[in-house]
Formats: sequence, C-alpha cells, structure tokens
Amino acid sequence: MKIERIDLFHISMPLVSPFGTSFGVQLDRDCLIMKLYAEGLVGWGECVATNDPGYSYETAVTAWHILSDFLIPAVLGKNLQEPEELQAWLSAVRGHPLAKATLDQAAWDITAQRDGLSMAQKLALPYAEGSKERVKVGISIGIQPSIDATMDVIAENLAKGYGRIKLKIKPGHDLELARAARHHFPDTLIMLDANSAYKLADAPLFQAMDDLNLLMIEQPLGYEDIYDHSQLRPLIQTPLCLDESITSADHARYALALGACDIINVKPTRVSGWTEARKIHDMAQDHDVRLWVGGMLETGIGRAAQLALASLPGFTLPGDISATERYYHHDIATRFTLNSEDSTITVPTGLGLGIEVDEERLTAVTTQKKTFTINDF
Ligand code: OSB
Ligand code: MG
Repeated sequence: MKIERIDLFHISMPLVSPFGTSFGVQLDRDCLIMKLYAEGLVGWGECVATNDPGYSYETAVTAWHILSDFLIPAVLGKNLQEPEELQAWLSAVRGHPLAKATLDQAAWDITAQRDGLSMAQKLALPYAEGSKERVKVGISIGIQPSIDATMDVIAENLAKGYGRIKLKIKPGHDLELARAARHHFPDTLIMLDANSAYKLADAPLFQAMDDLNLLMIEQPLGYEDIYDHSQLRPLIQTPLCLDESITSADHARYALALGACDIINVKPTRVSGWTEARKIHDMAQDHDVRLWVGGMLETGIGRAAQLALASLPGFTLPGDISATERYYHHDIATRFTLNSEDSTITVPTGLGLGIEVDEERLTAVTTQKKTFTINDF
C-alpha cells in the first residue's frame, strides 16, 4: 500500500474532571491525531504526548516537530505491506516512542482494513486462541482533594460496575489513603500508581502496605530505573509493576533478567507501537510476569487500538481502558461503554479499528492542522 498522504491534527479537549498525578494536574488534554491515506483507505493514529513533559519527555509540540520533520518524510511514498516493516523506516530517529507509535497505530489500522480483519484479529493471527471478544477493564482515579473525597469517587465507580480501582499516590498522600481504601472496600481489587515519586529509601513505606492485599504497586521509583526496582521487589509483599521504565522490548528483557517486576503495564504508545508491544506480550509468555494494557486518557481512536491489544491472550489483568464518559463529554470518535455486569469493554469487530471518527467534532477541537503529500518532499 503506497502511503500517499498524511493529515496531522493538534487537538485540545476538556477532561470531564481534572486528572491529578504525582507530576501535576491536567484539566484539558492536548494530543495529535493522524489520518493516513493509502490506496483509497484511511488509517487513524493518536499520539498521546500531551501538554507537558510530566509523564514522558515528549509533548504534543515535540511530537509535531519529530513527526513533521523526520518521521512523516521517512514514510511518505513508501510501499507498506505489513505494519511490522514500519519501525525500520523510523530507526534514524532515536527515542520519541510516542511520536513513532502514532504512525504504527495508523499502519496497523489500515493494513487490517486491507486484509478484511479487525485490528484485534490481525494482531492475534499468531495465536491459536485468537482474540478475546471483551476485555477486563478498571478505572484510574487521580489524586483528589481529600481521603474522604477519594472514597466517594471509589464508591461512585464501583456502583458503575468497575471491578478494579487504581489510585494515584504521591508523598504525603499514600499510606493513609491506601489504608482507608482497604478499610472501606475490603473485597475490591485495589492498586496504587506512584508515577516515579519515590526513592529506594522509601521501602519502609511500601512495607507498611504489605498487609493491605493490594493488587500491585505501579512504578514507585525512577522513571528510567530498573535496578532500584529490582532491589525494592524482594523487600515488599505487594506485586511490583513497571510502567514508565519499560520503553521497549529490550527494557522489558532487562527488567525480567534483573527480576525488577512481577507485572508490566504495556502501553503500546510508550514502546513505539503495537508491533513492539506484541513482542513484550510474547516474551512474557516464557516468563513469570503478568501483563495489562495501560492508558493515557485516549480518545476513542486510541482507545479502540488499546482494546485490540488487550484482546490478545497474554493480557490477563484488567486494563486502564475506561468508558468514554469517564474522559470526555463529547469525543471525536465512537463512544465506548462499560459492560457493568463483568467490568469489561467489548472489542470493536469492524474492519481495522472498527470505529467511526466524527470529523466535524475533530475539526471543532483542532488548533493546528497540516497535510503532507508525496509532492512535498
Ligand atoms: O501512569 O498510567 C499512568 C494517565 C496519563 C499519564 C499516565 C498514566 C495515566 C493513567 C490513566 O493512569 C489511564 C487511563 O485511564 O487512560
Ligand atoms: Mg502508570
């Protein structure tokens, strides 16, 4: 499939409620949307780099630069046969996984459409089990003004049918919060996400959580660290999950070799895309490590692609893939709803991502747009 044209959109949408983490509070979410054209078909991608470099060093603005000046010129006019070929064309650019994942998603979407498959089916071709029809999901609750307010938000979301609760923590807003959550919700699957806010010297704090029967603690230590996590893991009872530190299948291999984690949060965008995410999925099958699919407050475009990945057999823990209403009042694509009876979301079955993009809404929230064609280069 000859890649003929790419449109890039910088969009900004208000979040339904502010999202607070150890690295800041987000009220509006910026991201980039990509529309890739080849042979009469259109593939969509979402770049999750956002307003500030709090989670990743990439922002929507750096991703715009890297995509327009380097990555898009590297792929325009190329003949895309399979999405696995794409990363080799991008290899002159070091790092910038979130920018690269935008093209990777669009490549999986458009080639799945060509093959008459959903993206989930195309990703699952190597596995005899195929892809799941529904995937288990949970909700990630940002830092609230008080412990009481957090308990109210947990209760609200349990009532909606979410079967797994993730609480963001930061220094000073951690042990008491976790104890209160366990006290009020004795049977709920509860996990914590520190987004790299602690040091190895904080091990006693995590040891004090040993008796709370938490599902896991996500990324307590440095965002590039693997070694200190391997030191912390034998000191605590709670399973340890890595997010930020795993930026490629190689980093997953280092973490497994060092015994740095029990669980990996696989965000396809953080590892340059779905091809690399599937490598981590395959590696985990041979190791004693469990997997789930993480999120970055995606629109329906990114959400459909998360669901496709989470449908693979190795993703056994609930993902951070919530219903659309948790993020946006008026999204740019098909809305996703929670199946409250089993805390799942149904994986789209249409061709490719299997969603409708609301182009009128996309235009309304676009702050910058550029079209790239073969003739430009
Ligand atoms: O650390 O998993 C994270 C959102 C933005 C940046 C980092 C993270 C998150 C979430 C929300 O936890 C997951 C979601 O619901 O999309
Ligand atoms: Mg995280």
